[in-house]
Amino acid sequence: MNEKDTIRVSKRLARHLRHAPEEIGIQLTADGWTEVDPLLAALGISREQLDHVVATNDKRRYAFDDTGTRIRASQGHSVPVELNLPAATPPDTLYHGTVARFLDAIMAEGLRPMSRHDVHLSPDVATAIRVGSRRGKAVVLAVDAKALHADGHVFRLSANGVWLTAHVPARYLSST
Ligand code: HQG
Repeated sequence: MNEKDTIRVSKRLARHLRHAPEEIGIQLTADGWTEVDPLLAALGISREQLDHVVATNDKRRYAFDDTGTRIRASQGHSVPVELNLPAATPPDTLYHGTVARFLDAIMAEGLRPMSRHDVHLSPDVATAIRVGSRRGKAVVLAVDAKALHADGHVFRLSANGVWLTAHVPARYLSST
């Protein structure tokens, strides 16, 4: 499969595994898995093509279960799913990449999940810059994850290295 087709299939996976499974007639379990075979039929691709998309994905967005018969998105859902990720202790500092036009709202109400389940935080500045750059010139905020965690906020680490938490009040944020 060429790169263009790979990206096209990856985008369809993101759409249907995170946001709109019903559009292609697939179902997600409560913890976000879907059966591979009906997915292949719905997308009109082969198992080899799906394996290629999953293996080459730049952010490892999709993961198979231990048996290889089910697949899910590792983060980013808007449909209700409970990924059952264990709570984890974050590094002392995490980062959030955004753009200047959101800063007033962020500094007023903190980081909110918006259309996703959780606020997505990056482990390093370079990743946060990439996340913010999707919307314009990136602005990177530092998150005092050590203090948040000490104050009882729950953190989870997705299978692809994204830190997830429900809300980050503004007092834990600083500019970088
Ligand atoms: C902003 C992509 C106003 C927030 C990325 C962000 C990431 C607020 C946008 C992952 C706000 C939400 C997540 C507030 C937050 N007021 N704006 N109170 N709180 N925002 O896409 O973090 O390609 O839902 O700064 O690479 O940008 O999908 O979150 O700009 O890893 O795998 O609201 O999605 O990965 O946008 O990105 P998003 P995000 P994938």
